[in-house]
Amino acid sequence: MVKTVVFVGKDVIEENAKLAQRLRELYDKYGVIVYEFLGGPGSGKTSLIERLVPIMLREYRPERILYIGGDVATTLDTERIAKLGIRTVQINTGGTCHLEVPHIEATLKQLGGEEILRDLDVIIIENVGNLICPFNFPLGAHARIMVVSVAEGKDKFIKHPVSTKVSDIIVINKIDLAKAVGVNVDYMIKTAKEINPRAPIILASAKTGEGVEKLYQVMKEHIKRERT
Ligand SMILES: Nc1nc2c(ncn2[C@@H]2O[C@H](COP(=O)(O)OP(=O)(O)OP(=O)(O)O)[C@@H](O)[C@H]2O)c(=O)[nH]1
Ligand SMILES: [Mg+2]
Repeated sequence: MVKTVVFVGKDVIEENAKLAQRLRELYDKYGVIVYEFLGGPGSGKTSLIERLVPIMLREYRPERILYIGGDVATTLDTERIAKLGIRTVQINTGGTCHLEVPHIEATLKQLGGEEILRDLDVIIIENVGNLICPFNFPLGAHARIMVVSVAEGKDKFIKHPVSTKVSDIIVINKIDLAKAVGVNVDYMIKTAKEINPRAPIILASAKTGEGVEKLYQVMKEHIKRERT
């Protein structure tokens, strides 16, 4: 078997990483916590956020939480999250498979410039549904949360080692479907741990709510560690 490895766009990725560091400094200047959700299409990112926002609302006022929804073409996810009463902004990439730092900068500008960060406690970014590109383009978030559902098959972590490695928290979602799709969850946990021993792994179901409180606890613990 012939195997080739091709590296594409290294300069673009490096440039974005530098810009992401600037964004992180900006978030920190205003004390805003930024969570980013990444994962394949339909893995359950929006559904998990729908579950997490009511938990966050025990702590923060709705106008101090901003959801930024990255999507190729629609406003569907942002409409779902807007129903929860928090601030929302839609970014349509028009075909690109991921968000980049300039998307976030343009959004902040549109909201009135960096001063808007004074009015916020938390930003939740949902990246475009894709298990590859978004992971290569950090947005300065304090926690990058990878969402993989059991319905995508048991091999997602080994097939996407780079994405797995750069994630701070890993969610195995749709745990309620594990039996139905015949997936060995222990195998998923084992492979994720081997590739990324530093990321906590949470088993969750956005449908039943299982694991969501635990996920939020782990997200907060991660932020605490980031800040010390
Ligand atoms: N059974 C089950 N269904 C789920 C779960 N989480 C999400 N779903 C369903 O999976 C579908 C996709 O969920 P979304 O939350 O829209 O997925 P997403 O990752 O935001 O999708 P994109 O934004 O399109 O990438 C929806 O029909 C959800 O109701 C879960 O834990 N269990
Ligand atoms: Mg979504």
